[in-house]
Amino acid sequence: MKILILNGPNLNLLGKREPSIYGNVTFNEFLESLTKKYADVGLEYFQSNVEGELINKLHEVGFSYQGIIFNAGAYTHTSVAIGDAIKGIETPVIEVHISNVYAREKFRHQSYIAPNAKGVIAGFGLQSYELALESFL
Ligand code: CA2
Repeated sequence: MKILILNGPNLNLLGKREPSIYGNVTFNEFLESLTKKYADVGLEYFQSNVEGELINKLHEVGFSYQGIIFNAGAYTHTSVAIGDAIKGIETPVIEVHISNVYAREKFRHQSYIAPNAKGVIAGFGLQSYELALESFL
């Protein structure tokens, strides 16, 4: 089973700044433990700060992988192009967020991913990714 974890802009800074919102674990540390725990799953990871690179990755895996766990970061709230890309692929996408975006600023309540996603998981810290993975399994 091939599952992609896809992270958008600024998520490479996790664990380094804003620990009160996003915690103090880096994504690479988290990914290492997740990969060990789910060693029999073909788990892959890609992060980009560039909108077009995220779209290219969706196109690249979106007809052959079984699932995409996608934290599009701030592009969640702004990117019609990413929403369209998700609509255009076959692989189901689960939208995840570390923070509870609905308990934050109003502009974070808008999502261009959610209408095209299989589901949305927000507010469970890095565990949001694991919950999404479990749902695919
Ligand atoms: O809660 C989430 O997972 C978000 O997708 C994170 C995005 C934010 O724009 C979304 O509204 C919610 C921001 C990611 C930036 O992460 C940082 C981590 C450390 C330091 C600075 C930014």
